[in-house]
Amino acid sequence: MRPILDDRLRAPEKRNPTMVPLKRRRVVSSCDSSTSDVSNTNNNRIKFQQQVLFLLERKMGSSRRAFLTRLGRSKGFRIEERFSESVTHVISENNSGDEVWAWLNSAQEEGGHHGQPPAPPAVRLLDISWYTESMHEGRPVEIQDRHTLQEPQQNAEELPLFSVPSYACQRSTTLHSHNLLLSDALSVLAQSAELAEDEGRGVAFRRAAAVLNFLPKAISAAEHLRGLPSLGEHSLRVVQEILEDGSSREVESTKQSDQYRAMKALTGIFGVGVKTAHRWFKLGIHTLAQLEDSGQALNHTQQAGVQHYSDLNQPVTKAEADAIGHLVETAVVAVSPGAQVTLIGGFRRGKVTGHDVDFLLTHPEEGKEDGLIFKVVAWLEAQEGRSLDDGKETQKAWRAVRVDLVVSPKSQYAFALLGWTGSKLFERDLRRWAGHERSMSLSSHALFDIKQGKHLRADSEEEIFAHLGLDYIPPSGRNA
Ligand code: 8DG
Ligand code: CA
Ligand code: CA
Repeated sequence: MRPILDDRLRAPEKRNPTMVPLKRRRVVSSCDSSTSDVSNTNNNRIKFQQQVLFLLERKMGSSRRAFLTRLGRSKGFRIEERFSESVTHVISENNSGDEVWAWLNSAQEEGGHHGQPPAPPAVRLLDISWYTESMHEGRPVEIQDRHTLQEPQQNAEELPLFSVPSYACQRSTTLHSHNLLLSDALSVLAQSAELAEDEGRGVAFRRAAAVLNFLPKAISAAEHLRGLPSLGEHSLRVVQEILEDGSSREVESTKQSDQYRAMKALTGIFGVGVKTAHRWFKLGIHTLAQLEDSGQALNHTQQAGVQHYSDLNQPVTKAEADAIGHLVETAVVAVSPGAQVTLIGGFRRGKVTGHDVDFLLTHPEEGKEDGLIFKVVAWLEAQEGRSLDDGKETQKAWRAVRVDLVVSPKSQYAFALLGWTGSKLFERDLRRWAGHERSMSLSSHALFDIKQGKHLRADSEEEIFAHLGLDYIPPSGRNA
């Protein structure tokens, strides 16, 4: 009695024309385990629709599984050939709950459902004894403790719902986060720590935010994050509060605090770092206006920062970045024919705005990049003089934008490209991975293999990832 195979081999139309629609559906569902109500069986009608069973072949063996499947179907049980989301009961023999969960996780991953094992309590893990007793009774018997392998709920607590590699450079994090509300809240705490010069705490919150941004779906309960890397008690507490109450008191009070607001305003001045801002804050200077009234001595950069404060705090758009890119290219070609310009930083990762625009310059002939930046800046300054003069005659027809220019010799170009594309956390984890996992030292200039005592050459980012034993992650996936 091999119902599925028989149904497929025989042409049902010929056997019983009136049964065609039913038979067709049967055939389809026996090939594809996403079943319809008629489901997966042979000539036996399904009596027990509520229980969708799946028998695990592991340790049971295929012939015993086939026998038990036929037996169950003959008694009206709904039994699936393959595991799917519709399964409610997983039956196994001689397996522990952990073993079954591990199998289910890997089955889900092979099916492309990364990080999404079946959500408890949708599926129950039962011992074969429940099945044989049910066969004996001819109906699904009540589930007793002795039938259950391990409550899925317990397993859910032990096993993380998502699998997340611990280094940001092992994961592709795009700009499309499913948990932006949560990660933004943690970023506030990260920034607050950074403004208080607590780098360790800042990085910890950045890491937690990055893990949330990596997750394949929006999380609805903090417990779902249990066991994930980088999510410490503090971050979990904040996440839980936001999920339950809509906001976190700590985050909200941080955003409102004098120190946070003042430090943001003051470090928002180009040329002002955390130390200077903190010194001013302690003197009672909390705003740009108070700084201007204070008579504090400002260096040349800071004076420019104050002068162009509002321009420089307005985000740069991609269109502006492209326009500036053309201008920089024109300058570069004018002062050094053959030299090349590449957009780096956040815009290379696909961001649509940035706090500045970053470019990497190089020249195909090693050595010819020497002095390139000075020439480019001089050329641009000459242009700026002309356009400022134009501006005086009419109204202000320009705005200040911060542009970072980086130059590298061709032999270091791939390292500079990788090092300046970001994000900052991605870069940090690349270097940490290199050091901790590969005994290598990575910078924006080179990769040094400490064990071999030599530098490793690379002409592309792909080669550097390969040297590091990492899967290549394109710029769009480096938004950790
Ligand atoms: P945004 O401007 O869109 O806000 O973000 P971003 O483009 O990602 O950040 P960024 O502050 O412009 O920095 C771009 C990359 O440059 C980032 O990965 C960090 C890297 N970077 C610095 N300073 C330095 C430095 O002094 N040395 C090296 N090697 N890299 C640096 O920002
Ligand atoms: Ca940038
Ligand atoms: Ca920059």
